[in-house]
Amino acid sequence: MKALLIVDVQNDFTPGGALAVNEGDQIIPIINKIQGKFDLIVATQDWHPENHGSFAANHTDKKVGDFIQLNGVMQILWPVHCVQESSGAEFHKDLNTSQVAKVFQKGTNPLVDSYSGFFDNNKNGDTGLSDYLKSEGVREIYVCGLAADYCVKFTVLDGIDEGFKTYLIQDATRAVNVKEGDFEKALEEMEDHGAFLINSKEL
Ligand code: VGL
Ligand code: ZN
Repeated sequence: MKALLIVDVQNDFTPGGALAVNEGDQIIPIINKIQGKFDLIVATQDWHPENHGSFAANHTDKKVGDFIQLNGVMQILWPVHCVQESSGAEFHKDLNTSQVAKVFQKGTNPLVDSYSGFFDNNKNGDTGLSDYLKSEGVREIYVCGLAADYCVKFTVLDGIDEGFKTYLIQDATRAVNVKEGDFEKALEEMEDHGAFLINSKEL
């Protein structure tokens, strides 16, 4: 069984959003087109409470891009984004979600960020994604979405650690690129960890 994991294709990560990823909307037609190739489709959704510790606005004298220790874990601070029930947290209107079997929400604990669709950044807080995929008989996961250097990367790394044969669909992701070269660095990290980097044409 092959599953497609669509990571965080939400308004706030696409142009015009609070934490917009450059060209983040350009991957949507590709994701829609490839859905038919998979046995199962799941999506993740960044889903923060307003008081989330990853928001610069929730810390005095801190700005976006600063680093803090959040519950003992190094945390870069973001603009307020993907607040639960807000329009920024909704899936982009052009994304076809009609075939999505289940949505896994993450980042709900204000004390810890959650980039991976599987676990919180401190490796506690399991979203249930791994057990769900295994219960459905999935052995191979294909990851796409936003952002390549954060949520997509950590989902890929955890997917490998969870025992899935894990593919990154390179043309169906884009990076935040806080620093120049972050996209290339993320690709390298994923490949070094055992991910297979492919393009949608190869599917
Ligand atoms: C993400 C930063 C903060 C992502 C989520 O989806 O890549 N990045 N929250
Ligand atoms: Zn977030």
